[in-house]
Parts: sequence; structure tokens; C-alpha cells
Amino acid sequence: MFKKSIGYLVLVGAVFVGCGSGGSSENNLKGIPILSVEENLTITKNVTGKNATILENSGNAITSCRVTPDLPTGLTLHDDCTISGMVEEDVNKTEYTFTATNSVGETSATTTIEFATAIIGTIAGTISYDYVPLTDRGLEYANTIKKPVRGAVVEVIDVLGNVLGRTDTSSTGQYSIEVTGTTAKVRVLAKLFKSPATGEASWNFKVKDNTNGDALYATEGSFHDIGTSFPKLNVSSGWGASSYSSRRAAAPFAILDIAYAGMEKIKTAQSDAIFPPLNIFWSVNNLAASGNIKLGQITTSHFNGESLYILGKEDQDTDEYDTGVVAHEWSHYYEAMFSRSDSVGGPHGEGDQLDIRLAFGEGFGTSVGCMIIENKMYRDSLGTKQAQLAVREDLEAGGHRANAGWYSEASVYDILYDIYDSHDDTGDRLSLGFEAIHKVLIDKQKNTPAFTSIFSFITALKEEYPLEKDKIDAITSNESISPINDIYGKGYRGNRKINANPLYASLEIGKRISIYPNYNTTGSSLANKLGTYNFLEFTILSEGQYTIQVDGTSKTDLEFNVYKEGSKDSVLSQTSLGRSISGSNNLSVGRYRMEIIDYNLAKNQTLYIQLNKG
Ligand SMILES: [Ca+2]
Ligand SMILES: [Ca+2]
Ligand SMILES: [Ca+2]
Ligand SMILES: [Ca+2]
Ligand SMILES: [Zn+2]
Repeated sequence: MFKKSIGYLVLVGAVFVGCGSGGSSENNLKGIPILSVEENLTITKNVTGKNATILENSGNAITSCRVTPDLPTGLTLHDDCTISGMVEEDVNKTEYTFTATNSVGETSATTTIEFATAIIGTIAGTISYDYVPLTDRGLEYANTIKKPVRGAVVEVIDVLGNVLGRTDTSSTGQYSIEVTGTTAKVRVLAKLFKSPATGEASWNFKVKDNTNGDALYATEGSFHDIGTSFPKLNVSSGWGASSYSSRRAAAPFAILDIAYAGMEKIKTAQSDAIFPPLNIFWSVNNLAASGNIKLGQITTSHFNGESLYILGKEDQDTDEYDTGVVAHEWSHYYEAMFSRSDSVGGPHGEGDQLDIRLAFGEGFGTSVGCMIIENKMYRDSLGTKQAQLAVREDLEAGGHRANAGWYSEASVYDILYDIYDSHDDTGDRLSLGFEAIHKVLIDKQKNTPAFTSIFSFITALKEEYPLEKDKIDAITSNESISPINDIYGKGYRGNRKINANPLYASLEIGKRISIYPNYNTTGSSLANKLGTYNFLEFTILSEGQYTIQVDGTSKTDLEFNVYKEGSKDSVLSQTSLGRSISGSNNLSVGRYRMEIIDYNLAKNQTLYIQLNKG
């Protein structure tokens, strides 16, 4: 099962009901203040601090704070041990002891503070993160390597908490920036950002904690003198001998690195791509239960049409190092933002006969995800020590899948991967690269008057690359799909059963047509399976008021929606518990697509549909 790949792009109707479980919140009893402070600090003279934190506390919240000897004139120590104010006069280097108290007890920490005048100097260094490889044996902590933190925002911060400057790490994790101050530390944010500029790409990706007020993840180094070289900063995975034993600081950077890789991939096809802002929510509490997202109950890793949610619960299912999974979800964002996805979302599996829109969306996510990570293997780790695999799919294993076809997400990812890759295998002699995928996606696929599916995609691809027609047909044939020549899949039927409807019924003005819903019975949920939604298409040649009437022959719970060309907004919708429904609206000239669903999934009934002017 691709349990991971639930799209939730559009949840049409009231078919999906969440589990709605409660869940307990974690109660952290950490005890007395646990302080850490650097041995030597330099506060810059004539610079104002605003509630600067020089003592790190990992215990319960501090309620009062004192220091001996007193801080110099101009500086104020607050009850939470933060410092504000400014030093103007000359003060000798002095050792200070801070004592912090909370409801449990008190702790002291000592540091020597020097007061100095600012200089102009360069800060330069390298930032990396712990990357845990995923293989057929699950996550291999023993083989952890350091990878560069690429393109992330770096802030330089002084002792008084002032941001002295901002820059980004390079593609090799290096940064260099000139600042004015005395000593400073670097803080690397789980954020990729570039502001819009004409003719250039721009982006804004952030990894945040949905279980901690949506806080942006960040990691800091220690204080060093400006003008000296800073030691390499490596963000730790937090893995101990046999479990996570400290903060899993590297996880957000592993996820961010997939956003970086995705962005780089798209830029190879479109150098001025504008990426809409994206928040990626990850937490060590994110687990496979539905309910309250603030408690980490995110159901599964998914894209909700706006943001990504990624699993992180240790010994259950973590996804931060499952690069294919993160890239799959990121690809849903890419498809939704740069193209159009009509996927209905919901649970689905590799062998299911799916709604054509879902089959395409999920196959696309897996295939483009694997293009981004440059690996034909899609893996998803889970279980104790993340040592098992939930999914292991070889995208080059096409040609002999049990349920191959245009309704199979596996066939879709095999096909897209063969179009893209330059490794010839069974049925594959084509190497169009990523540019071809992107080109079709942002234009013809985005604006297709049909629902988005393998039919709209392949038809557009053949229009763009007419000389490759035979090679494209060979690739689809390899997945038991005869040549595709039409966005509506003419000649294909609504499911595999004999007498099933054409995939799309054609409506003509004033002519009543009938369709016979013929529900597929594979898979756990019928709502997104092949045959549940019935598709129709029609063309309006003169603008005016039109009415669509649907009559069932048994008790129904009908809904229909009509869309025009590239738009995802319905121009005409109707729902009813009755046997007949109708709706009217002004329709302009153009091509329309329509879906009808009977939520009762009533068998042996006929639906009569009529489009009338007026
Ligand atoms: Ca996983
Ligand atoms: Ca292949
Ligand atoms: Ca190929
Ligand atoms: Ca291939
Ligand atoms: Zn998915």
C-alpha cells in the first residue's frame, strides 16, 4: 500500500470521514533550570540589546533570575534571565554568576563577559547536516554521512541578540558575510528564500513544527570573534546508540534539502520559475493518526493543497530521511502550483484500479519524486529503529505488473519515468528528460478541458513531440495501454467489466443520454476508485442559459459538478438526496467536463442526463 501517498488535494463530497481520535498531550516535567552558557562572551559597547538570551535553559521555565556582581550600568537583567539595554562606558572584563529559579529549584552558571568596541570583519564557514541513508534494510544510522546544508538562510547574531547580517549557504554549504560587531554566532534557518526579480527564479520554503506553534526550525553555532574563521557547524541527527537520544535537529534540514533538490530540478527546465511559498510541517510527534494536527495527528505524510505534512514519530514511521516520500509530497505541490491536478485524494494502493485523476496524481508524485532524488527506487522506512520498509518500488520494473493500466498509479509512474530517463529497458527507447515533462505540465496539461489523467498528459506529449509518437506508444503499450490519441480516452471504458460506459459520455444539447454506473470493487475505499465518478464532456457553441438534469432509477445521493477548460472552479454544481437533480447557469462558449457521483453507490441503476438550453 502507498499509505503515504494520500493526496487530499480535493476532497469532493462527504465520502471520507476521519478517524477523529482524541489523543493525549505530552506533559513534560523537566525540573529545575538546566542552564548552559559559554565560558567567554563579548558584549558590544554602544549597541542595544532587546531581551537577549545568553543563558540557554532546557529545564522548566525560569521565574526569577539574579546575577553577581551586578551588570554594568545600562544593562538590565529580567526575571527570565534575558538581558536588555546598552553599555556606554569602559567596563573591565568580569566574571558573572547567574542564578535562575523556577517552581522546582534553582541553578547557577558562570561566564566571563568582556565589553568591547565593534569592528568590521568577515564571518565565514560551512554548514552540514547528518544524512541517514535509506536502503532495503531501512535507515542505516551506522552509515550516516554529512551533507551540505544547501541554500539555507543564515543569520549572524551578537550576544545581545541583534541580527548583524543575513546570507545564504551555497550549494556546498558555505557562507561568508561581512558584519560589524565583536563576537557573534551563526543561526541557520530551515528556510530557503529568494525574493522575486524579473527574469529570475524566486522561492520561499520553510520547515516548521506544527506541534510547537508552527515555529520555524533553526540551529545555532557558538559565539566566536568576528574576523576569525568559524568552525564547521554540523547539524546532528540526534541518533544515539540505538535510538534518538538528543534533539533531532538535522531532520528539518534533510526535508529542506529535498525542497532544494526539487527546485533545482524544475529550474533545469525553467530558469525563471516562480515557486509559490510553501510551509512544510514536520515534528517528532507527527504520526499516522487523524485528529488534531497540533498534537501531530497528521494521518500520513501528505499535501493538503497548501502545505506539506511529514511524519516523524520514532519507531513508528518517520519520513524525514525517506527522500522519495518527501519528494513525492513535494511533487504534489509542484503539480498543483505549476499545473493543475483534479485528483480526488484518499487512500490508494499500487494494485488498485483508481479514479483516473488520482492514478495520474499519485503516479506523477512518485515518478517526479524519484526524478528529483535521482533514484529509480522509491522506498519508505518504518517500524522499530526505522529498520523496515513499508514500500519498495522499482520504477523500472514496468511491463509485467499484475494490474497494469491507465487506472494504475504504478503504470503512470513507470510511464512517466521511461519518458524521462535515458536508460532503455523493456518497451523504452525514449529519453526526453525533465524538460518534456515540465513543458507539457505547465501548458497543455494545465489547461486541458478534460480531467487531468494519463490520457490528457500523453495526448499533449504526442502533440509536443510528434516524431516520438511510436516510442511513446511503445511505452504505454508496455503498461497494457493501447495507443492514446485523445484527452478523453476514446475507446476506453469506465472499468474493466463488459458493458461498462465509455470513459467519458458525450452530451449534446437537447439529447437525453444514459449511463450505467458500474462500481469497481477493488481496494478498501470506493470513493476514489475507477467507476465511482462518471465522466461526461460537452461543448457550448453559443453563450446562454443552460440546464443540466440528472435522473436516477433508484434512491440516490447524487452530486454533479461542471468545469470549464483550465479552471478548477465549478461553473455548475448540484447535490440532492432525491432521485432527480438539476441545475442551471449561464455558460460561455467553450469545452466543458462534468463528473457525476452517487454516494449511495446504488447498483443496477441507470442515470439519465440531459443538457438543455434555457
Ligand atoms: Ca517512513
Ligand atoms: Ca522502464
Ligand atoms: Ca527512457
Ligand atoms: Ca527506462
Ligand atoms: Zn501522494
